[in-house]
Amino acid sequence: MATKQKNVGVDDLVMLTEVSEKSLLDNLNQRYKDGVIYTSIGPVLISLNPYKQLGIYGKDQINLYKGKHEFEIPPHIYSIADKAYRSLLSERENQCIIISGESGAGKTEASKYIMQYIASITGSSTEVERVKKQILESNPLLEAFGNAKTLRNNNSSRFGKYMEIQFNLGGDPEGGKITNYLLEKSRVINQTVGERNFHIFYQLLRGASAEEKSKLHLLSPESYVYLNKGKCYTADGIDDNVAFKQTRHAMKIVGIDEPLQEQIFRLLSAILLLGNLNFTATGTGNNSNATISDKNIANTIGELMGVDPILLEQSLISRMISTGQGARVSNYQVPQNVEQALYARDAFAKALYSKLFDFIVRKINESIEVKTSGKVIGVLDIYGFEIFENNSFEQFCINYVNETLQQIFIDLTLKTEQEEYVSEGIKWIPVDYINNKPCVDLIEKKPIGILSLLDEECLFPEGNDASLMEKLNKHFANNSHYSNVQQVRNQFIIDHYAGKVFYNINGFLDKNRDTLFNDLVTLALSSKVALVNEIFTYVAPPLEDVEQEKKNRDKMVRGGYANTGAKSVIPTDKKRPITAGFQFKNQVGALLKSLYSCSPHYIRCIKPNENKRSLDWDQEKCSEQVRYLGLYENLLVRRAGYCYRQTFAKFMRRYYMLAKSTWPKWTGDAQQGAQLLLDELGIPKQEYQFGKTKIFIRNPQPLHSLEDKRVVRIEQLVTMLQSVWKMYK
Ligand code: AOV
Ligand code: MG
Repeated sequence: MATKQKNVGVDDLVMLTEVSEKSLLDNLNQRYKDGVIYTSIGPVLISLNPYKQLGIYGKDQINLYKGKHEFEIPPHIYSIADKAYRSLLSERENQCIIISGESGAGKTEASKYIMQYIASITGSSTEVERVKKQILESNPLLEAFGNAKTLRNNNSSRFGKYMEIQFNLGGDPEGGKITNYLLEKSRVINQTVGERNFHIFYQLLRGASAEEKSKLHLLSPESYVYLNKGKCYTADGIDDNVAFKQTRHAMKIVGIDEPLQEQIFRLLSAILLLGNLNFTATGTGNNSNATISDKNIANTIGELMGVDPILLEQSLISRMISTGQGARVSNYQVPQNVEQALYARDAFAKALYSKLFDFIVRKINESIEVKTSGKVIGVLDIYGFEIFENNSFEQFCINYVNETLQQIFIDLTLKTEQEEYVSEGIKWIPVDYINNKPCVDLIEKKPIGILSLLDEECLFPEGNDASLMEKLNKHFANNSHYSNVQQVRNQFIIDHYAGKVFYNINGFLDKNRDTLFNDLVTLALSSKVALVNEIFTYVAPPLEDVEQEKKNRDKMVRGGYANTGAKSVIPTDKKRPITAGFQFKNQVGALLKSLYSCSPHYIRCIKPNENKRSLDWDQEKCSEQVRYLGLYENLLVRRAGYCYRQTFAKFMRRYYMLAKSTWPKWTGDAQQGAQLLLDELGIPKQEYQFGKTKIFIRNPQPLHSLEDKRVVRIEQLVTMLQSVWKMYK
């Protein structure tokens, strides 16, 4: 028997008697204290991180929610999952579930519960079971490589993920596809104190057998510079040893066999050792050239990666520069100083790791993706809005995608609300919503947006962070979403929907260029290890828009577009490289396109406190999140006209027992029944309106009274039944 849900506060915020931000928060707080973490605003689900196991995700709960409409049962992640699944079947439309919220708010956990729910309510043929297993196992695998302990979350996703489950006509999963976004690769080489590198490194170092440890030349975590920076080697609640077993198991399930696993582990070991590779300066002053200090390490890396250690050294301490054109090209080896060699080393380690991550995503997709015309449910678990003390290019990208997601949230919630009122023929008063399009434009508009200007600056040989800063300040002097900091020259501020963020421009150009010197690419391609070769040979299939964009860009260059006051002219034969920002923008564009083609469902996750402690409620933090998730406006819109809407049939199914004229059974027209019922109960005409298929109730009070009456009536009926039963006993 399913456990009965507690009934604390209101399940749906539209039922609040008083509509204010405070009453919204009070209601959430009251429920949270009682262990009720889910609340809805119409179709939007709010989820509070309980920081403890609540026992609300078991088989009995799944059965309770299976096939139920959301108004019949209290809000739950399962009701969203069930609704998406039912809509997929009944409307034959793609569905997406967009999960947002800040780091540690519970997005990833939510996405896992959705997957589990869908897996347990669908078929169990051998083939379907295989697909489901692979989809579920992709989680621990991706978490091993893409998650890390941060100050905010011991299992923080350092990449964005859009997972689509493909369904056959019978409604069973037949495949899936994962799209990953912007891995935080800087973590490979550096971590803030108290944070760790990606989980997989610790898993490997702790979980490998003694034999593997020696074969792979593994050391203890403390011995690696790339793992030293955070001074943190363990994470509460995580057993690296056990996790390694799960990772290996998951690899097997998605078709990464043992020989391939070994190649992956060798590469991981090599990446770690790269960090221990030091350089010594030979010669003096600015012209001092770097040489590798410890040849043994280079030899080991060479062995692990299947490359010649001499070539490895050459590629790190010198750079091939080409001059001239056509037949007269000549190549020079230009020696690098220690600083440059260290830079190349780190760039190489980051590239190897992020390419390995992409490879793993591809492997998973190879095993689960099917060519099908079937419909999908997509689940988006992407990094939430980030405001740190120091915000760099990564935060800029992350906040940009959140800004666009907020835009579709506004678009779709408003649009669907409006459309419903129109199609039902109901009058309503529109609500003003914060429109964040100007902010999205500031970032991505062509040709003058921050991303475009950044790309352009990357083309100028003498372009640097300072010159970019100058251009931004000049172009956006009158933009209300942009400001610069008078005292601090290297900062600019964007006024995001979620608040003002100070970005430090240092490193923007470098991170955007994201170049890996050709020497290192050539080195990787010379590898005798198939994996190392493969990850560098792979070319992502172009996104449709990229092709178009490329043409535009070429035009831009040829037309000499350089409306920036800078003197230098971009050489017209220069090929525009695909920058990190450009790639990200295209990915975001493709993501939006697929989200717009789906019926959306929203889960807004809130982190009630910073201490990862259950029952702690930090009012200020919660209020901040409510604000930037746009929950209050969402509530206003939902309440603008009518707090409740339901088809006549469903309305009758719930309340028919309240009126003599519709009890014990109403078989007539549902709208007529509703009218009789409301008249008999004396609910004033101005409190409701009839649409074409639905009844709309304006205020919560009449609805509360219907609900109260229903409770009393059911008790009455139960007592009656019991006495009848006693009589016959
Ligand atoms: P996130 O995905 O939103 O953060 P997670 O889903 O990883 O956050 O949640 C963080 C931690 O909170 C989990 O490891 C659990 O310990 C706990 N938690 C979250 N949701 C629940 C729940 N429903 N029941 C019990 N515990 C929960 V980030 O990826 O950092 O943006 O980057
Ligand atoms: Mg996460």
